[in-house]
Amino acid sequence: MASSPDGMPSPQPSRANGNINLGPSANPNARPTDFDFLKVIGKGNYGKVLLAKRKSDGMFYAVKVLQKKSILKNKEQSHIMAERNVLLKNVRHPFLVGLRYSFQTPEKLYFVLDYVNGGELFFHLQRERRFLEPRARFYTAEVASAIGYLHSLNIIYRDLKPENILLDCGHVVLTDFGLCKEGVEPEDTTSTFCGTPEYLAPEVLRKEPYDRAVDWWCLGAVLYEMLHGLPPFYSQDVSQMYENILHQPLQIPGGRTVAACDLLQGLLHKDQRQRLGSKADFLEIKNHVFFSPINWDDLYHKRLTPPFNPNVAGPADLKHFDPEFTQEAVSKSIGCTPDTMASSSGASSAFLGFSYAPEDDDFLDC
Ligand code: ISQ
Repeated sequence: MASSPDGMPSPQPSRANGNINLGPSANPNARPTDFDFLKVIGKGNYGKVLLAKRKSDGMFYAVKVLQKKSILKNKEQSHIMAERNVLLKNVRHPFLVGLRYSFQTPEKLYFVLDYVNGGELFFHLQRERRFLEPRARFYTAEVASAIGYLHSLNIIYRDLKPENILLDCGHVVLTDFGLCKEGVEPEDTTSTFCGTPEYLAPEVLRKEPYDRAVDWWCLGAVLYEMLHGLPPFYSQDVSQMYENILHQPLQIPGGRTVAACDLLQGLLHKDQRQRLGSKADFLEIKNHVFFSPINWDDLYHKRLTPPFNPNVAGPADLKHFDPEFTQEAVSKSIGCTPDTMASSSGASSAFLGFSYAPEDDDFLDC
């Protein structure tokens, strides 16, 4: 296995036979027929996520399947490659979904991810309307811990939104690194975006360059929605919502502690330079009084008991997934006999160097 001096796997694509040959790949011959694809469990910006059972050992995975054609058509190839590169950075954190390996056919890309079956955090929020502060604090702290970690690798998550926040046995798992911006140094700003309107930061709406403070805005939006049941600045009229995000002062309904209000004001500051987290990043969030009950070391090591247990019956229990996704038939082409592994022509050559496999099985535990 090839690796860089810091021990990270380094992709060594070779064009022999036009196929991908990745040094660090422990599973270079993976193919769609390795799996039974059971259910659609999510739809992302670029494709679907399916619950899949690996035939060899009966293990369940969430396999994200992306059409190369549509990615190329949408000029989003760089985002997908960013996804891979982010994962090649050896991104491992207890609250980030783990990538087991990835592979491709001439038509499609496949990411084999840990299957997380406690449901979307906001699925549970919808049922309960809002969370009390201790529960909101727990989830916000876990999300903040993951974001702080990504920032320490110079990665901006950028696409924090309700559907990307899942629960396992009660802990948060963030998914979808497709929109992460990698290699962003603290002073850097970057100005491309596509995301969910409710959580857009003012600088993003204005199409101004943004930096990692954008993630702290999104964290504020998540906390606000958990405490109040709706996103901040919400309006059914999207253009009114944009207007509110840009110009309306933050309105915080009563009944919350001073600490919660202060944190929301800090995270949802319209001026990114004055936003909480804009200077010392995660440290500023960690040290905010709202989080004083949190022992961050215990939180990281999952020593804090989650405030809610999704009570899943087993790894194939889909009770927490939206039926809109789980009732959709799985397209036959997803599991059909794959064409030979990618050739170096057409769409395939644009994805040379894609296959990837990490080293061990950390973070599977609850
Ligand atoms: C893992 N488990 C369930 C759903 C998922 C959606 C997207 C990415 C990973 C996932």
